[in-house]
Amino acid sequence: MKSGTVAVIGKANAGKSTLVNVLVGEKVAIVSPKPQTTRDRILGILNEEGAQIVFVDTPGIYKSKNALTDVMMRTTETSAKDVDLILFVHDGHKGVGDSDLSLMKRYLSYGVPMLIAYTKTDIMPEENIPADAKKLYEEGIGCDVVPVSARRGKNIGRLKALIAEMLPEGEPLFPEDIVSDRSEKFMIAEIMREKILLKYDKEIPHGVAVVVNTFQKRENGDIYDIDLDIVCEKANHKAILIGKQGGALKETLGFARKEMESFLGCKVFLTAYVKVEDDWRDRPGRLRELGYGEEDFRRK
Ligand SMILES: Nc1nc2c(ncn2[C@@H]2O[C@H](COP(=O)(O)OP(=O)(O)OP(=O)(O)O)[C@@H](O)[C@H]2O)c(=O)[nH]1
Ligand SMILES: [Mg+2]
Repeated sequence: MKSGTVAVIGKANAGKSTLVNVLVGEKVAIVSPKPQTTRDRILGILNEEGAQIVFVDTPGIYKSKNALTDVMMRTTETSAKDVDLILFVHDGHKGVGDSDLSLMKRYLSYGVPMLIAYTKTDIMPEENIPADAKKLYEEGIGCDVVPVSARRGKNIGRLKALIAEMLPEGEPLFPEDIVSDRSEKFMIAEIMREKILLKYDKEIPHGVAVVVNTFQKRENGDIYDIDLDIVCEKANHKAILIGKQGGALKETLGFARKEMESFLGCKVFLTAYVKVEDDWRDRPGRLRELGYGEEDFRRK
């Protein structure tokens, strides 16, 4: 059978996590309209007849501004090097600029087979697709370019088939009954972060980390107690996160709880406390404690 790892690489906000979720058929990574949503390497595992494809979702490429984004960019770089295939995700509706071409050329130079998923075709004129494909070819980018829409599920089957074809023969790397390497507790923290990304603007969500203190099923088995800290960078961010009479936080927690319940298939009792930790994003020791950084994803 075909079996291998596929690093999903591209600019921030290109649509990588959305595509991984659609390819895997389950939500393994959170998604938002804001760049730098993904902070960790997350595996999404697709088991198909005759193939196991291990997608490695990565933080999107973006100008680094602090120790956290430094760690994120290192995660992306190491992920791109130790895989069987690079799936470069390009946001087609933004056109093809010089920075896109130079990124594609850089990843091609790693000597790892590469495919380009040209995504978001649902929100752009169709005639731009062949024009952009020609431009890439003329620039010497000789790998296959597959137009897809993750949102509409368009051409996803063809993309899966092409990926599987390009992987080596081998035994599955992971058990066939798991879709991600991440724990339920990790997903709970990520769901909380996603709802914060969707609710608040500007620097606030980027300066938030979520720490799950309690994640426990009650003895009678019909409810999860979840208690978490929402760590933010400044006192005025805390005030905005909480909102007038706690209204903003209450609404955000409501959305998070609903999704946690559907993820866990069980009722959730959710409590949260907003904490201020000045400049945690610039403190490497704290970043390690919060779990940001490198982890070898390959099975030993
Ligand atoms: N119209 C349309 N929007 C899409 C598509 N794929 C993703 N999006 C949107 O693009 C935005 C970014 O999607 P993500 O999947 O979070 O992008 P990402 O590349 O993982 O972003 P980072 O993790 O920040 O690097 C979200 O608002 C998605 O809903 C698509 O095929 N069509
Ligand atoms: Mg992402």
